[in-house]
Amino acid sequence: MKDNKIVLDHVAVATSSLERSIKVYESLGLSFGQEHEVVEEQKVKVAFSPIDETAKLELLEPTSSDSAIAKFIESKGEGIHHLCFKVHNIEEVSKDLTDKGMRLLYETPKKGAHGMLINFIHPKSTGGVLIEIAQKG
Ligand code: CMX
Repeated sequence: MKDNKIVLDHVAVATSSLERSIKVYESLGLSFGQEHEVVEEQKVKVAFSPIDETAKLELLEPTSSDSAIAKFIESKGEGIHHLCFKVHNIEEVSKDLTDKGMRLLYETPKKGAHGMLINFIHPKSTGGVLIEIAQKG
């Protein structure tokens, strides 16, 4: 990996109601925009709030009962869903992780929220934490 500097981009929380969760985090002082993006490919509606200069909180509401987020809420309940790290070169990082024996979800990165290119490291490869890697699209 040439440029292996990563930063925490966001912590994601799965919720069955964006509206209700926004109220919870706004009571802590976070601030979500009015626009909530629907990411069709992931079957989710998302809302982001900055936490500091680089990290955000992402709220994820499923838009369909066959969404991975709906499945997560059904089996584990609402709560923390994944950590996302921003990387400089997602193709390079993906190859590096695969070479290290990690199981990535997609063969090639997909489009996520905010036009980012995203992939996920399966929780079975990480000790139970779903990790997203994302590159500015
Ligand atoms: N964190 C930790 N473990 C999780 C998990 C999560 N978020 N989601 C599922 N698991 C666990 C399950 O409990 C299950 O464990 P057991 O076998 O011990 O019961 C195991 O992982 C497999 O679960 P599964 O539902 O059968 O899932 P898959 O193997 O099909 O793996 C997964 C798919 C988890 C990677 C996928 O469902 C997922 O969450 N994809 C990411 C979707 C997402 O976050 N989209 C939003 C992106 C928005 C953006 O752009 O930021």
